[in-house]
Amino acid sequence: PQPIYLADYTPPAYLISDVHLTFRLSPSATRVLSRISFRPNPDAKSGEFVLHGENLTLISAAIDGAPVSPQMTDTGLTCDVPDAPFVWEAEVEIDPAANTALEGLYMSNGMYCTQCEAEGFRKITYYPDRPDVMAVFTVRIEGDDPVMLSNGNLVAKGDGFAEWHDPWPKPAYLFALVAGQLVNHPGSFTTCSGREVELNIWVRPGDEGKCAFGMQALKDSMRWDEEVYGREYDLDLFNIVAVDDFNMGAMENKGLNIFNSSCVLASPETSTDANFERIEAIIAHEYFHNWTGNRITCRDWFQLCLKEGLTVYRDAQFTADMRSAPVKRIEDVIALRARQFREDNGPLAHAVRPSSFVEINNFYTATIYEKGAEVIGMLKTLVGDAAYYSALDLYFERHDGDAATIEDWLQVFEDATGRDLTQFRRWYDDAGTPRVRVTDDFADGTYTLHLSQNTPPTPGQDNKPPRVIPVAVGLLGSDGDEVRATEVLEMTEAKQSFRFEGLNARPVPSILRDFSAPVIIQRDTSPEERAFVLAHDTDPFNKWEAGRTLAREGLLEMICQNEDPDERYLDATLTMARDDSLDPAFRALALGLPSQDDLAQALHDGGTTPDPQVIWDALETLKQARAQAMQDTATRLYAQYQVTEPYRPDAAQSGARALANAALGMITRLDGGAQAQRQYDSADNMTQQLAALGCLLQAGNGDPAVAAFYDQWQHDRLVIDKWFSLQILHARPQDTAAVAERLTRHPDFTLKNPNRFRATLGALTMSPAGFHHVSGAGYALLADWLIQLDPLNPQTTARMSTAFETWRRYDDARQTLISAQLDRILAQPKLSRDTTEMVSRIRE
Ligand code: B3K
Ligand code: ZN
Repeated sequence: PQPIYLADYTPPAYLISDVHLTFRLSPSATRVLSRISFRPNPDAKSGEFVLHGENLTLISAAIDGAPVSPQMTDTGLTCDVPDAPFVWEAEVEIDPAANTALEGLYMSNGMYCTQCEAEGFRKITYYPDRPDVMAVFTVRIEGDDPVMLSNGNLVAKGDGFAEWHDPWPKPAYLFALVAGQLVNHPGSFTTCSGREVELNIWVRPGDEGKCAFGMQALKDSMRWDEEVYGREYDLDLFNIVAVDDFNMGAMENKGLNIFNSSCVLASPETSTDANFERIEAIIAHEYFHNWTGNRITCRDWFQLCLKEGLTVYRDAQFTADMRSAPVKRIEDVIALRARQFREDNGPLAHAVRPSSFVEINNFYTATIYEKGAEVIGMLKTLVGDAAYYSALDLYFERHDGDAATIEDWLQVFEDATGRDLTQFRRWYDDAGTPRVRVTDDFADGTYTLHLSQNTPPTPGQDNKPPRVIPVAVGLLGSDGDEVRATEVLEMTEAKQSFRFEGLNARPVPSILRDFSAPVIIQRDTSPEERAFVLAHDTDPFNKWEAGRTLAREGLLEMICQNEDPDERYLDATLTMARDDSLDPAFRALALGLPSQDDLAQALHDGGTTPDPQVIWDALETLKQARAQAMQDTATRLYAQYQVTEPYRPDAAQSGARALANAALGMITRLDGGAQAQRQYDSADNMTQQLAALGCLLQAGNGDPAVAAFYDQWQHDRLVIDKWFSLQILHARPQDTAAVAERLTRHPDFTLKNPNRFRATLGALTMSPAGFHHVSGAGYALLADWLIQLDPLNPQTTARMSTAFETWRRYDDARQTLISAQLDRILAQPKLSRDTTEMVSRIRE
């Protein structure tokens, strides 16, 4: 397969004014009739008429009413057309029931649904399937399903048909259709200008009771976007549909968002606090796309971060406002390091705006989404809040209705602020995570920070010129007081020094407050200073970071020098955990430890080959030592933070539960699971039940609870996904692959449902010591299943193959085992384009 280059972009040859589609639904033989009004694009470079099409049977085609015989190509068709506006009509047949790739029109549990982003519309009908071709859609659906939905407003409905009209021009990737036996949870919203909007969450009968939280999240999102960004909703109707079989989280189709049921359905009995928080964030994310994505879309898929980075940034702001800003920031940085730093340090590293790709579905990555959001956060830090919002106002005003580019976006900021963003652009064009090395000195009342930046090479990009890095710094005095409030240092050179004058004594620096840039800070300092910052920093992120760094450095010494757990870590953590003036949610996060993968990367960066088993052992030893050191405190916290009020998934209650459950984890290490069993037996919500089950599995006493859990929840697919995952995540490393393998033979395991596949094989890959066990059983099991899934669902297969992306870090024996599996995958006849691209990039 040939790569596509950003540099080769050319405008579309024909533009569309309007599209009429008629669907005659039938599970294995749906007919799609299209009537599209084309006109030559005055800005085009060629007049060739090309339509994309995939897996379509062409029944008939006509231009201005006269039958034509188009020439079929590998990617669709071409046809001779008049040199003037004309009407294209076609009828095609498609087979939704056979569509296991879950892209285009497919069936999920007897219900019709679509997924068109990025290039799925071409599996529905012949069309210029590119985001810079926007059109007004009218859709007629004929079938016998009681509910038949599409984008926009319902204009007619009768026996066996429904007609929809979406007045807002949109690219085909935002088209959606849903039909089936669905029931709705209704709601309504009055916009800031007083318009009534009808809201619905559509679900399978039986799931009606799990919609209230999502509905509230939708209303909160609609209000928030009005208040913070001045963005009002623009249709009379907003529909959300829950679908069980879905490749990702959700999709922002205009007026008809389609959600993976795991990202919308929620109830206290079946969803954890973390599920509630995630559902709220995803509902907000998809809703916010209505302006950042739909009203202003992307010119081409290289500009994907234009909508995704911005929308992730907006949904993070929303969550910070709804819940706790520091907790959200810490959670996001943990995720960024786990997924984006990992990607940036491996063979799949790519720029926030890539310059080439083979399969666009492979670029819905942590770099485009999460680093894309970090880049916007930096821009806001550099220009300031007021300038940020005036730039955004200008963006909406200037580009409403456009298919825009990153150049357009940066131009808006330049025009609104007068700032030159030439150097800032490197954040979009250059891959890799900058390392910022920090040293300092103090003389005559002047404290100086010396910063130097360096970004390691990434595939295809050897030289990385210096970037603009906003480094937020505060200074603490020896008594812990803040002697200098946060100031943003603007680093633009490879090496740069920053002076702070008029100090009485040498301060302790708090560097990169609130994680002001997605970089790795390298600074040698003492454990005592880390503990001091943990105790005194006023910046919650850096307070947390100090504890995390202290833990990491202690663990690295345990791993490399066989040291005992660091007493200074244990003391500092105990003091922090006991401090009831701190938010329980913050304390729960600060009791977390660096992940196995973080430690492996840190070892690798320091020139040591990581041994996953040794990492796992060190973490276990530290957790055991900490449980002992904190015994009394854990018992006290567990009792003190029990929630007695009725369950609410809000920040306060979930913080209390998180801290109590962290304490339960420590208690379990000492009582073998007695307390966890009591919690399991009395739990009335999934957060408590699942935490207790995890502890019991961890203690090796999980069997009865595992059986009871299955009996209780076997009717609920989403809960059973948790049951699959948890058993694998809590297995001993030597058993992980065997437990996963046994679960793939369970009657409830299926390749057809991506959630179940991820719950099982994904959990295997999220247990590094188990996945990387020297036997190689984990590698072989994953490869076996990727090979089986690829012909059915290339997108999910390619996505999951990234489990192998870190393979070059490991020893020769493991590298040999992994490369053999990668080669075995690549040798499959008819391997999909998606998986071929990913696995070959990883293998290189
Ligand atoms: N825009 C979609 C993702 C589409 C993924 C296509 N493979 C969801 C989102 O980011 O909101
Ligand atoms: Zn998105």
